[in-house]
Amino acid sequence: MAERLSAEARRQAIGGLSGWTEIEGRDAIAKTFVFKDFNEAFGFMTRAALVAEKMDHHPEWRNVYKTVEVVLSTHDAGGVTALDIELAKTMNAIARLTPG
Ligand code: H2B
Repeated sequence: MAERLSAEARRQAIGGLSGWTEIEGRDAIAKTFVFKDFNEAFGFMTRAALVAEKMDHHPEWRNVYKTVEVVLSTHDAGGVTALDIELAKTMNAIARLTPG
C-alpha cells in the first residue's frame, strides 16, 4: 500500500506541480481547473477518469459549468501519497492537452 508522504516530501512534491496547493486542516491537495466551456471541462474529466480508473486511484471532484475543483488524497492511507502526486501530474498534462 502507498505510504503517506511526510509534510516535507509533500511540500516538495507539490512545489513542482503547477496550481496544486495543500488543503488547510486535511492531508490532501487541491487544484481548481478552469476551461473554456463545459465541453472542455467534461472532456478533461473524461480523460482523467480513464487514467484514474486504470490507476485504481480516484479523485474527489466537483464540476460547475467550465470549472472542475479537484481534491486528491489516498483514502486507504489517510493522506497524500505518491499516487496523488502521480495523478496530479497526469491531470496537469491532460489539462495542457485540452484545447481552449
Ligand atoms: N482512490 C483514492 N483516492 N484513494 C484510495 O484509497 C482508493 C482510491 N482506494 N480508489 C482504492 C480505489 C480502493 O478502494 C480499491 C479497493 O482498490
